[in-house]
Amino acid sequence: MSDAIVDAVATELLARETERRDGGRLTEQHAGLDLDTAYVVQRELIARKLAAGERVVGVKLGLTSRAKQQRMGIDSPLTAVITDAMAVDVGTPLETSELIHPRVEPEIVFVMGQRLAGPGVTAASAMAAVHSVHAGLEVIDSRYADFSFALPDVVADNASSARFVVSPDGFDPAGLDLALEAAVLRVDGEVVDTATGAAVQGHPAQALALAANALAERGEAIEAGMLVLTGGLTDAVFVTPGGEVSVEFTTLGSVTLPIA
Ligand code: OOG
Ligand code: MG
Repeated sequence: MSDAIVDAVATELLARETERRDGGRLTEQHAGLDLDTAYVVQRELIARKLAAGERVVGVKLGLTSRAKQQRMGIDSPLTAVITDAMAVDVGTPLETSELIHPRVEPEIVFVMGQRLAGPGVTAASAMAAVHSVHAGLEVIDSRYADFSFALPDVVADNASSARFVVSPDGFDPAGLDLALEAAVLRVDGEVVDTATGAAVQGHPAQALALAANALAERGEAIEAGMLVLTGGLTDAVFVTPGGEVSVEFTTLGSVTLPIA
């Protein structure tokens, strides 16, 4: 793995984000950008955000549902990092002018009660470490043109992360059947998609276990208090200023994101 590639790719992706422009796949410019190198780029990119004052608040999974995998043409899940700068409070509009080509997807979000470290984490042990379960919407914004990327490209790009909103209403995981928890996604009040929690790796706890085990391979863990975005249940929708996107769950409640 070359330090020069890590530096060049991290610098280019951060420049695209700051300058609000997309561009071509970086795997086509850097033959050495394989999956391991891409995770090093992701770590470097986050280190630069932290140096600029951001704080890590959790992790996200990407491409955990078939709907997302089919749309993106990539069938393996990935992990990324979320920071405080990405958090949008409930009721605050999404400022699309700050982003390139944002899309919104519904997610089931965990707040961790205990540290979770792989290897060997199962869905059951993962769920035992969860403090509360929340409804969420993630705003993704790829730094690649047309959201077109190979797996190392999107890993390096911190899984297209941009913004997220999480309902403050938390539910005890013990009282829920998250495989059967249903989500209705609406744009401007019209139903555009539906799914249940089973869309995410069979059960969102399975996705959480996957994240803990994958992070362990890179010497990392999910810390108590962190948020975990378990991955879009449905395909993501494009948004237009003046509208709104909402997700309504069976028991987790609703989240509405006004689009500015
Ligand atoms: C990659 C990010 C995927 C999810 O929930 O699957 C993601 C993308 O779709 O651009 O956040
Ligand atoms: Mg997502």
